[in-house]
Amino acid sequence: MSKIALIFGITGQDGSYLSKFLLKKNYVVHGVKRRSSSLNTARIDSIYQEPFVKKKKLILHYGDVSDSNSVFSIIKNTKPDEIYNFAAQSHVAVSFEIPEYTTNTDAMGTLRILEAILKINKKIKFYQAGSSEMFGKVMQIPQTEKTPFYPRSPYGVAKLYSHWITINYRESYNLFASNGILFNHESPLRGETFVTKKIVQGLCRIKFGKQKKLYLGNLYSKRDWGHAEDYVEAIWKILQVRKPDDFVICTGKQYTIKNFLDITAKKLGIILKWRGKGLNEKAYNLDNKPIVEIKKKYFRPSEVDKLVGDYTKAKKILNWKPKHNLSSLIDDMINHEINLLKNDK
Ligand code: NAP
Ligand code: G4F
Repeated sequence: MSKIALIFGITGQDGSYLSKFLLKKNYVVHGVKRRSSSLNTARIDSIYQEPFVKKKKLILHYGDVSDSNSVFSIIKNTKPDEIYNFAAQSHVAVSFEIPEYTTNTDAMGTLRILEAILKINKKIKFYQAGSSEMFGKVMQIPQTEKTPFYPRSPYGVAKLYSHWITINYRESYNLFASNGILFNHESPLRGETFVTKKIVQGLCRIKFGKQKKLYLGNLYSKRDWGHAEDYVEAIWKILQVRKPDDFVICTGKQYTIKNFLDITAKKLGIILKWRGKGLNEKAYNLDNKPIVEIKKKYFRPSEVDKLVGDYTKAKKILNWKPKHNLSSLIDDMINHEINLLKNDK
């Protein structure tokens, strides 16, 4: 018999990669999508099945983690073996602008799902999408499952609530509830306002003459970037082991935003010369035209300066390690953008 998975946040980057992964493993996948005035299902178009298809393997439901009723009735009706909670206002900078909404979704949303599991069926396994953003102002390098947390944004604080409430329900009610502590992971399907996608898309468009400049914020924060395709495999494995537990998922390699930009430019054959400092720092092309500029609006009220993880525990218990490195991640993202530009989409 096929296992049944329910994904909150199926329309996002990770939701779409995990759905494809689970369908290949013969799961029946139920996904929760929000009602929006324009279509928000582009990332799962390739696996969408029409309503009239018999024995559908991918079934979508309208719902929202800010709405307990929809959370409860979707879990009751779909009878999942596994629930993956990706639903979140996932943009750190935006969380400073809408902290209350971010908390309602990213913290309380998790509580609503856990409460529903408790009332409906305690055997349902639960995955919570935790974040390296919870380490914030890092207390230890590299960060492991034992590193103390110090979140630096409303997003990080909300995710930390979800982390602890997941542990609390595991310990109090014996639920199979596990946290992933995932470091930044990217892909061709990454949202367009995250820095990697913004850089790859911007430089590809500049290369094709479709854009003149790219505006960024802090070039000197450091991130540990992996590929979403690798990370959804780890997420699935977290729910397949004997005991519920918490795992850091990362690559163990760290780069600045500027490193990422320089590598991407080099791969595209764009020669850059950096000049100036702070808000006046600019990257010039061979014609001495500035194509990258810094804008204050993209800086955050408080920054996470450096993140780099240690995936030893995941390697030992999940038998997981990343397949992609930064170079192959950027290649994948560039190829996707260039295909779109060539087809003029
Ligand atoms: P994403 O692309 O922003 O996707 C977020 C998903 O949540 C989307 O499907 C979104 O729906 C949905 N959503 C937002 N608010 C919701 C609500 N109130 N009710 C129901 N659904 C809601 O994020 P991602 O990159 O796939 O990340 C997946 C999860 O992992 C998120 O929780 C994120 O915070 C966490 N995480 C991500 C990373 C990373 O580097 N990508 C690292 C650590 C943790 P719409 O499509 O309608 O907006
Ligand atoms: O790409 P970012 O917006 O990702 P951030 O803030 O690290 O958060 C992502 O990873 C977390 C895991 O650690 C997830 F939990 C979270 O949901 C999200 O997926 O920014 C990365 C860095 C930051 O230091 C930011 O200040 O890039 C810097 N940056 C510089 N210029 C910029 C820009 N970030 C964005 N989004 N846009 C810029 O123009």
